[in-house]
Amino acid sequence: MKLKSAFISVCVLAVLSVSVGMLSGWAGPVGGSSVKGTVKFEGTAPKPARIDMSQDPLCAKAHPTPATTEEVVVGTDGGLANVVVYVSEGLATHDFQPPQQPAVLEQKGCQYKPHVLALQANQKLDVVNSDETTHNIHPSPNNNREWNMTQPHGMPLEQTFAREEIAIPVKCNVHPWMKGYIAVFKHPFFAVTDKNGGFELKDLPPGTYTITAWQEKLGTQTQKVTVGASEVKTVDFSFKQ
Ligand SMILES: [Cu+2]
Repeated sequence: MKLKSAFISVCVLAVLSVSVGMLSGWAGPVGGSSVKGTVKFEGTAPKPARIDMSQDPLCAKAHPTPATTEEVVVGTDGGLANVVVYVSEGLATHDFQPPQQPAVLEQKGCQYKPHVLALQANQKLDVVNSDETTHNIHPSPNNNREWNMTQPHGMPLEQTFAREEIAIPVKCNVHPWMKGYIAVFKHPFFAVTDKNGGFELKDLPPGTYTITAWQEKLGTQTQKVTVGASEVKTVDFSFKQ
């Protein structure tokens, strides 16, 4: 009888502690800290150039208003999009498994969506051609196997990159205006800024890290940050031309 009530107490305690954990947003024993912030463009934003797609009518007709270049994309309030932000130093281990979920690079309206893609080494990459026209996707890596694939509409195409590389230029051999980048990481602590320049590196273990921000035209910046257990730190970057 005593044993039974002791068992019930333990169960009640277990249920209680799990509920409290959920209420306080406890993230589990791994990680729990994060670094977030905004990348800004300082000064007057450059005007994106119009892309002439008349060479391929199937591309041109996908754009009722002309498409524009995406080398420097500045949102409202000066937020800089398409910047790769990542932990470049300070991780105790690099033994990270790639996520099961594939990364997706879409060719749509004869542009790469997203313009800058980040994924983990050996994570599956699904390349999708949503256009009626045929594309030829051709990444030019320095530290990975080069490939060059013709992809008609609807053809499935799956690839991986084995090693870290920031970042691999990607082009289309059919449409010379099509340019993008793929950044490959050996760990999961990376992000690409959204249209407002925002990013978040989640589930970091406590530690002191170098955070690097890379932009295809504006270069690279680094900052040091120390995060404690279950702590959120803010790191902002500012680029100018
Ligand atoms: Cu193309």
